Amino acid sequence: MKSIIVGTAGHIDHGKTALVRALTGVDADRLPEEKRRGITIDLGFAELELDGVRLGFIDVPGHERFVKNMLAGAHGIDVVALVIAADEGVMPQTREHFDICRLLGVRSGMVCLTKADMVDTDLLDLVRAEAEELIDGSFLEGAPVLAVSARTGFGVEELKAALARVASQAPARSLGTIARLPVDRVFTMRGFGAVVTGTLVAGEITEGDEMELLPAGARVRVRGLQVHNSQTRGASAGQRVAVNLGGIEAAQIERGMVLAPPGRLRPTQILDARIDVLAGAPRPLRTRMRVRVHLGAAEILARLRVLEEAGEIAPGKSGFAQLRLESPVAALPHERFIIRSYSPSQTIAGGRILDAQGLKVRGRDVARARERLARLADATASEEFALFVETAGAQGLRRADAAARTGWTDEVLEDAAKKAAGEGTVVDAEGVFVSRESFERISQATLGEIAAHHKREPLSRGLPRETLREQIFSHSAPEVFRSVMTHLEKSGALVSEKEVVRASAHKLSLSSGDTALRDRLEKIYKDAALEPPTLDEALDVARGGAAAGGAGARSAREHERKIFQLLLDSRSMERVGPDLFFHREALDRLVEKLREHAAGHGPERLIDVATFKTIAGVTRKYAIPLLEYFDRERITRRAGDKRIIL
Ligand SMILES: Nc1nc2c(ncn2[C@@H]2O[C@H](COP(=O)(O)OP(=O)(O)OP(=O)(O)O)[C@@H](O)[C@H]2O)c(=O)[nH]1
Ligand SMILES: [Mg+2]
Repeated sequence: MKSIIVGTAGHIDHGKTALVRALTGVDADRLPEEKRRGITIDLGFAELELDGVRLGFIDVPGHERFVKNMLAGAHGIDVVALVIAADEGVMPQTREHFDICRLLGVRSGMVCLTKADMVDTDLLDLVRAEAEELIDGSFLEGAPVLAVSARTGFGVEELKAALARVASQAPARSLGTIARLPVDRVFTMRGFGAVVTGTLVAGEITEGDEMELLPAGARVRVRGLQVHNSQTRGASAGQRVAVNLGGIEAAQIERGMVLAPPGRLRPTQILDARIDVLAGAPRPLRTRMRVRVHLGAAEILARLRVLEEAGEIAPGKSGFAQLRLESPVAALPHERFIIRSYSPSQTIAGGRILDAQGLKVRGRDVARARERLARLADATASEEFALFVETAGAQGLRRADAAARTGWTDEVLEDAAKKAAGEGTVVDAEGVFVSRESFERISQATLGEIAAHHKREPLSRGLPRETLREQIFSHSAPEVFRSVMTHLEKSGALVSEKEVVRASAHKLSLSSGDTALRDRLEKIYKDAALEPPTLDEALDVARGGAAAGGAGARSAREHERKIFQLLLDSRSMERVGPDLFFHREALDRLVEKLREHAAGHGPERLIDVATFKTIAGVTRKYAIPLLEYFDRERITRRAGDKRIIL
């Protein structure tokens, strides 16, 4: 069954509570003080079923001092019943409440001219004209304007019919975001514990769900649920819900907190928004102004940072701004909020969140920030997603970050990500999203770094992956690094060899002298077989005599070592110990001999150091490093003081 929230609105004493009672039979003034003073102080609730639509009523106080309470309920309404007493006409809170409804984006409703029994038709016509004028050009233009009397029951049936019609036409709640219940009431129920109530603005809650109360982050369990005063196993968007919570005391919960699935949302203190300033606001909104922000059921103090060139948003105008909140809230893009002046408390503006995880904007970045918000304001879901990914830069946006930033369900997020990838704006780097632009930029930087390395070190095989990661990807997620590397290898630009990366076009260009030196070095080790010289000895021999001293000699020796490194890179030579190198062929022959020995010595394939020395024909000085090398290479494995030949 469709569930719709109907909110009352209107000036104090205009008959809102009486009207709700005439419709539902429920007196929504539940506090003793309300009954004593005959005014509504805090939100009241009632329900009614009409033609297959469930209406949840939120009755709000009209007193100007309690607008903040009105706002704790007004955020969740689908349909407004704007109440104007026929004997008084439009009054200040009629206008303020109506402004609030407009700023919150309420889309449908009707006007109720209450206390119709107290006036004659002339006066009623006058008030009707006044009401028509008020709603002219607004979302209520053309909506029913009905005369009613809670006292005599006049017009109540017509009002019900109008409510049923408007409710059935009211647009369904968006299904794209995860469950959120801004808490508007908290109490303890004897024998049950903490109970919170609120309008479930999105998603579903089911008995037994693990949830989280934000911004505190307290984990709670849904022990029981009530919708419209009856026990239920599940509640869905658009319903007034009472939730019995386990794992928390009522004293730890406050109005304005948000109940949501655990680990999905991240509290924030900077909201980027588009703001509409009321024409009747006493002064423009300016940077540093301290204001009250009403978001969901919460009221938070904030400082404004106007992002308009003029540095202000004038009454009657719209513009972009940041709200720097004095305490954290759970907030999402597209949520509406109301801004009231700090003192006196007065509604001056309202707006829509564009990015709930804003970053402080510095002076010189204002124009860019404004341009980004302008794009966000008109973005489709996939464009919005792409813009959030773009903001994350080279770091990339993890799936969980994207989920927290948008509040989207997994399916909606998946769709937007696919669409953005299809539109060519976002790359999915193993589950971390990066803008195509960042991805390309990092790819180019990687190629540039490698090209520079080849130029600097023509004798080097390439750049170690680790060095590259530190230089180019220090601000990127490891997934982004791997994706860029894979992309560049697949495109044929890079070749990865073990821990080193090189440009595929890179070839060692050796001078004939260097080639000769390399060949001589190789021959020295090949001939030496298992009795290799130290590197210095080999270099001396290869050069054909001792080198001259001095700095020139040092750099010459440096160069010769690089030539020798080429033999290691090509695996013609192997480093077995700190200054112990063997030619590959000598090692291969030795391995062969070991395996022959093993084959002839039963199933254990064991060998001890003494036998190894005999087989290899080496002294202990070489035997131990060689055996350790074979262990590392998985040719042998230690077993006590012996080794198994694998
Ligand atoms: N004659 C007459 N009196 C009414 C009617 N509706 C309400 N009243 C009276 O007007 C007074 C205020 O009514 P409420 O329903 O409490 O007004 P309200 O708008 O809820 O006031 P707040 O919640 O304090 O803003 C009460 O004394 C009601 O009895 C009506 O249709 N006819
Ligand atoms: Mg009332």
